Formats: sequence, C-alpha cells, structure tokens
Amino acid sequence: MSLGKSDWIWLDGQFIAWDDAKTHVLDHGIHYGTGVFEGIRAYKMQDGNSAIFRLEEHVERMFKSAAIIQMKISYEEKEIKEIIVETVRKNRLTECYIRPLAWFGYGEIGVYVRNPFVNVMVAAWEWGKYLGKEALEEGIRAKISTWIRSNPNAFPSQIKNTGSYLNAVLAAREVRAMGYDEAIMLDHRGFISEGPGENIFIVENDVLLTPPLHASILPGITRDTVITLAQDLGYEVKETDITRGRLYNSDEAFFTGTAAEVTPIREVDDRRIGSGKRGPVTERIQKEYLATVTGEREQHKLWLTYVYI
Ligand code: PPE
Repeated sequence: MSLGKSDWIWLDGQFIAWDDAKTHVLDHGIHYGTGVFEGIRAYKMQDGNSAIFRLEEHVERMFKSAAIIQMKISYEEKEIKEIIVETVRKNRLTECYIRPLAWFGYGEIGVYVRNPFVNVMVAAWEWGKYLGKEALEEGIRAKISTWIRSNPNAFPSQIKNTGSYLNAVLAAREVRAMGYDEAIMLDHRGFISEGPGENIFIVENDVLLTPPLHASILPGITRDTVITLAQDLGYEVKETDITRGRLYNSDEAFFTGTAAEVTPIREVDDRRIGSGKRGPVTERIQKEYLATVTGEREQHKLWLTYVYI
C-alpha cells in the first residue's frame, strides 16, 4: 500500500519536516531488524474532536516489546503518550494511523550489540481501509500460507518487533500473488494462528472462538476489545486451538486489527465460509467496534484519549 503523508514527524526529541525525517544507512535496526513499533488509530468523534483508541495499551505493549529485546528507551511511557498526541495535533489530523518506532541506531555493527543507541520516532498520517474499501462489507478471500508463524523460541510472538515481520511479509506476498486478499498463518504445531497483520476469530453456533496466546499470536488490542464487546453483547467467547478444518466449517470468520478493524472473511482456501457473506454476528461486532472507537459507547470512553481540547 502506498504511504500517505503528513507534515511533521517526531524524531529523537523534535519535530522534523516529513521529507527530512531520515536515518543513517548503517543503523543497526536496518541491518538486523532490531526495532519495536506500534500501530495505533485515531478516529473522528461525533463532536468533531479526534480520539486515539487505547493509546495506553499500545504504548504499554511497545515498552513490553522493548523489554523483551532488552532495548532501553530513554523516554517514559507517559512521555511517549504525550508525544503521540502532540504528533496528531501538530499535523492537524483527526482520522489517522499512528506509527511509533524505536530502533537500535548508529554506532555499533554486528549481531552482538553492547550498548546500542536507541532512536525513537512517531509518525501519523491518514491511512484508509487496510484490506480495501469493500472488504468491511463484502468480506475477503483468505488463503492459508505455506509460511508458518515462528516457534516462540525463534521469535517471541507477543512482541511487535520489526525483524519478525519478514515472516508476515513472506506470507502476505505469497497469497496476494495467487490472487487472494490476505493470508492466514498456522502456528508451529499446525493450528490456526493469525493473519500477517491481524488476529482471527471464528463463529460456531453463536460462540466466538479465537486462537490462544500460545498459538504464536500477537496479543492484539483489537482482539481484546472484540472479546470485551462480544461478552457485553452476551456472546460466549473461547480462546482455543482451532484446526484448519474447523475454520473451513465455521459459520463465520473475521480478522481483527488496528489497521484491519473488524474484517469479515468470506472464503478460506476456496471454501465458502457460512453463507459466503459477512455473517450476522460479525456484522454486530463490527458495528459495535466502530461505535466504540468513534466514542458512541459511554461505558468505553476510558479507551479514548482526546487529541484536541
Ligand atoms: N497480529 C499481527 C501479526 C499484527 O501485526 C497485528 C497488528 C495484529 C495481530 C492485531 O493487533 P492490534 O492492532 O493490537 O489489534 N498489525 C498492525 C500493522 C499492520 C501493518 O501492515 O503494518 C496494525 O494493525 O496496526
């Protein structure tokens, strides 16, 4: 997807014009994938204000990712949250995607780094629908990739680490080249794990099922939101290992993610899922999700960080 653009990028303590936000070609992160990042969305509220959805949890996850790769970010979580809000504000954005990233920078080379310099940046820009405009209503055609999510002792799945995303890039490009809209990946045991940039749910007799954390998934914040909203609506939600046959036979299936939001899956490996259209449970969850992120649900306003005062 081609990249949008805004005016300012925050880089290591200051705002820099978008086109000038450059880094050195010998940065450690470019060579070895030693970075951690987040993907966050801000939505337009009914009153015209903008609110960042679950900023707290995203920044918390970024710091947990950093802890796993033993990266010392020289800012507090609170400061990064403020910088993120400021980045949206400075670019006068309302609906946008926000990408904070911290990486091992310039000064040491080689796999072993002793005391790497850590660069931090925050960018925000308008980013439309991740899987295309029609995807949210019509659903998408998915294919199980031959690339699997890695064993947790190869890459810890709970971190959003730049290097680990090569795995996702391989899967996404493999199935797109075959004409499908998105990949689904199995875990190292052969159970359903997740998409390259989304978690997955299936619906069976009005019960929602989703792979557990041990199925090499990223603990998605949208996944967590959807579990809460589904339970609010009275649905039972189970975290359980799912075989591909069970996915093929499910009544409904959908992806969740900050970028993908709640995207129905209408076909997997050329097999129609349920009616082959967005299912009724998916539609309810999708509506509830969109209402929640745009501030229409009083009980979940704590998930919103307002940008403009
Ligand atoms: N799994 C993976 C592998 C993943 O990358 C994401 C987010 C999710 C699950 C869902 O997580 P959450 O956003 O917390 O609900 N993928 C991000 C980046 C996608 C990209 O192409 O870049 C995103 O959705 O922002």
